[in-house]
Amino acid sequence: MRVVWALEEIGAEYEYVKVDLFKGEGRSPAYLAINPAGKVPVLVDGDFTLTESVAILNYLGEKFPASGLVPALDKLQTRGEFHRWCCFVLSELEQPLWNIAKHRFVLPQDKRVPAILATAEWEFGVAAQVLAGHLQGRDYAVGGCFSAADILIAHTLSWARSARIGLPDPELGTYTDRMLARPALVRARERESRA
Ligand SMILES: N[C@@H](CCC(=O)N[C@@H](CS)C(=O)NCC(=O)O)C(=O)O
Repeated sequence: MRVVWALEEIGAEYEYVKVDLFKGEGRSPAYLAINPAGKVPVLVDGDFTLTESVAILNYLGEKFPASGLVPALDKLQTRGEFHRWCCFVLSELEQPLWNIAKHRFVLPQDKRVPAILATAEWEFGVAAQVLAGHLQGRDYAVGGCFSAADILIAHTLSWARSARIGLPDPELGTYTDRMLARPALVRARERESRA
């Protein structure tokens, strides 16, 4: 959804190919040849293949600079901030959510440690509180305008909600709702529902 949302923000032409993980399509030899990790998303742009959602969003933002999804090359400090929040999502905000998902249902039963859940939820709350402090008085995460960092943050906060993990500050909910109302995301969801 992060990638389809970005493509819709850009207005790029793209082909959406569904990989049904529940049917094991991520583990087929043909798919493993594209992404040896067997995961989605993957971007195929001509003869170039790229995995990792954050790398894909950065690539798309730089390929389509007019989209503003990645701050311009000459805005060094804004780019620094942009990378800061991309890294924050990957390392601080989404890791506790992955842990919760893994220990709730992803890992084999005998590898799950239920005692970790409360700690992971607490870790998420700590990271989300830092984010809430940053967003106070700001409409967007970086540089006063919408960017791929907002896609990553809003997507991750909406993931927390759907996992029934509370957001520690109501302003985070307001920000998330504002981002999720963007017409590009509405189109992305509609595109995914047709797949
Ligand atoms: N760090 C990767 C994570 C990708 C990932 O874990 N995707 C999940 C779906 S949300 C997946 O494909 N899981 C299948 C598997 O682990 O076999 C990214 O952001 O692109």
